Amino acid sequence: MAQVKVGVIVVDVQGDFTHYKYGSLAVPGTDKAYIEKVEKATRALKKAGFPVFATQDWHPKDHISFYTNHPGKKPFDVINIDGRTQVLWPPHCIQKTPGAKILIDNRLFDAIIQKGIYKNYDCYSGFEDDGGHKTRLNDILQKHKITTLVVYGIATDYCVKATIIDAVNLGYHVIFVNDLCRGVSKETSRKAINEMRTRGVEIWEGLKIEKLKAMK
Ligand code: VGL
Ligand code: ZN
Repeated sequence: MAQVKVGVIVVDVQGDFTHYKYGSLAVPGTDKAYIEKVEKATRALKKAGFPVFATQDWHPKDHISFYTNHPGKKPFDVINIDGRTQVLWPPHCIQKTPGAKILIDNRLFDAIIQKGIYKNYDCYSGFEDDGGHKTRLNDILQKHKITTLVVYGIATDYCVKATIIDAVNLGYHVIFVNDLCRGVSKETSRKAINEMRTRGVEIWEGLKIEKLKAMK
């Protein structure tokens, strides 16, 4: 059997996406208990020897996804940009601001991959943006010889989903851990989970470290 190597991706657990801190685009259910649960799980995975990576939404202040950069538009309006659908968000995760910080102990990460750095393109996926600009993520995973990814974080229906779909397309086996994720809306999160399942993603309600260890 081909060698299995498990890696972990913690998606966008940043202040601006939480009620716990800052929260310019706070996602439901992102309270202190949620952050503590994610940190505890991440610490346990690192301790078990799995490489752990984080993605970090990292936008310039004139980013195209901010409603404030589109006169007359409101938060959550949906517009069309060069044939792409763009949701307009409240300004969030602006480079070097406190709200962009990852709330999990940064020493747990083997690498932090910043995304959404180009003003004209949004980037939900940790792998590449809407303009096709790739991040370092796939190269780093390849360097670590990762075959299987455990993915969780914020938001189920946007960045977690996009990162997972790209990972599947790149040939990784993916495990989604539902109770370590939070979504912008119930309906779109339900749809995202169904789509992931259809694409062959393993949907776990909670983390099972012993099961992952047995895969090594
Ligand atoms: C995200 C909306 C805008 C996410 C990022 O991390 O899911 N959502 N930027
Ligand atoms: Zn963003």
